[in-house]
Amino acid sequence: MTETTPSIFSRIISGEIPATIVAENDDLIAFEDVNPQARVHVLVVPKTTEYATVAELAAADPELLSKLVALTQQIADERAGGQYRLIFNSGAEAGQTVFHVHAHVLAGELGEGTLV
Ligand code: DGP
Repeated sequence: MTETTPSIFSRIISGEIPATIVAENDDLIAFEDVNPQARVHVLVVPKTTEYATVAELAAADPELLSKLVALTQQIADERAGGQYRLIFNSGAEAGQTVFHVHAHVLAGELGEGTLV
């Protein structure tokens, strides 16, 4: 399920579309979700367009997935005392709308973000 056309996230990574970026390095970018479901709702996105789902990423590049989790923890440490929910929607029927693998980092009040 490799991404076939440039996704909205590719256009954010290239700078074509603005986003509120909270962290960035050579491999990953993290920015605020345009439609937040919790006080903290950040998307952590690998810059590569090769993978649509977390399972594809895990199979092909577990080191990059590990880096993604580490960046998630860093963002949660900075914004939410290190406590958070990490969600990967995989497949349209599971609510995935952007087929460029991304993690939803949700944090804030108890129970927030349960419907992402
Ligand atoms: P998912 O449903 O798991 O594929 O999540 C896609 C998320 O992407 C959704 O929560 C809304 C967010 N999103 C879509 N378009 C944009 C955009 O242009 N900018 C930002 N910041 N977020 C977007």
